[in-house]
Amino acid sequence: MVLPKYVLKFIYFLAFILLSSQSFSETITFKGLALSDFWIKKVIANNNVTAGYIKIENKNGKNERLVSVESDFSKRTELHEMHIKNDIMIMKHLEEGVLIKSKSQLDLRPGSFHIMFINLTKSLKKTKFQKVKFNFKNAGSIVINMPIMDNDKKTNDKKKHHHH
Ligand SMILES: [Cu+2]
Repeated sequence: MVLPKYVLKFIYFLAFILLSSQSFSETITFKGLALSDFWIKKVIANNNVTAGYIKIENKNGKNERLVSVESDFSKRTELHEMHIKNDIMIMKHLEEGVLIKSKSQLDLRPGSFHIMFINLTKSLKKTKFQKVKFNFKNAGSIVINMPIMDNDKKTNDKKKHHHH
């Protein structure tokens, strides 16, 4: 079967749209854990740090723990919790990781739990994705290709999701 050129072009266009939007709303299922909404914040100006976010749903019958996170583009990768105390923003390094109770969801998002990439060893300006390794106590380790996104784009994206 030979398709006219313009039909082919249209098919390529559709495939592009589907693939490009899929990468940002993808859910990865891994040993009873559902991982979604993962992204790395675009590096601002000449900053040497940036943050990463993810949603982790524990569908298993027992508690899970996100023990640590690793990357090959920062000297240190830490789990942090941010909160406001007496109008001062405090970031706490969670050295024991974060507990994810059975049948519950942990949201790493701006203003709350997050991954901190400290002392970047690679410029992230020209890449769209970076691999990040998540180490869980029971499920073991998984590497996720996380998209690097603008804060604004992410906010728009979230607004869109609320309409559905
Ligand atoms: Cu932090």
